[in-house]
Amino acid sequence: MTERTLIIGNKNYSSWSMRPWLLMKQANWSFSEIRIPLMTDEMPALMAQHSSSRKVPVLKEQGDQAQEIEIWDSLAICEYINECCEGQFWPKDPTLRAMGRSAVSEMHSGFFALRGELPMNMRKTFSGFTPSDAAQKEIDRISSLWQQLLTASGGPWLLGDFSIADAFYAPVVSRFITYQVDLPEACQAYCQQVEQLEAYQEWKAAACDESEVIQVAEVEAH
Ligand SMILES: N[C@@H](CCC(=O)N[C@@H](CS)C(=O)NCC(=O)O)C(=O)O
Repeated sequence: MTERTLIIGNKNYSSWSMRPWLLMKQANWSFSEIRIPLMTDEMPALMAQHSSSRKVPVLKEQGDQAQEIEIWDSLAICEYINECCEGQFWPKDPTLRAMGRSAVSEMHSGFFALRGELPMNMRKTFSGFTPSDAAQKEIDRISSLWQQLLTASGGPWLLGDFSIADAFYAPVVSRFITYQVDLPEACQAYCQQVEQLEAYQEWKAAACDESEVIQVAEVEAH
């Protein structure tokens, strides 16, 4: 029997941690969690204890015989989950799969204005938040990308069935809800669908129970 532990940050703020956590729930895996509160005095020692890269998320697996393995980086963990699930979390169609991988890579390596200005903060909602031009351009890009994927796949998830792409964009959905971002109808419907996902609700409920406050992530409406 494989024992799995996912090392994560605060559920309210850690968008990178949310991605593999959601996918593991969608895969129906049972796993334990170790939560490292980010930007606290205890963080460095806990990172040293649990994460070779000193970042979260990290997945640790211990089989019956095998040595413990450590997989770090949200994308590498999601790819590993997909491989363990016989490719369930990428579409079979190579063109759609390539589009999905492009969308996930774009999220993994970009959207810096969105990340900086609209940090994930699941406990809050703001009305009257105005994104900068740079953040608005990224919001527009994400809207058109989601619509392109939903049209190409036929939905209801970005690539048809729930995939790594949905796990990667779920924290963006959370940001759009927190900062009440104006979106086209198809994107609003997609956000609602993600919000209703049982695993998303479970993560959010735990985020709302957390008490730590990371001041730099507490953006006020402007
Ligand atoms: N590319 C990495 C980024 C991981 C990352 O930056 N994690 C943040 C938390 S959301 C972290 O561990 N920060 C702690 C630090 O940098 O000291 C991934 O996708 O897993």
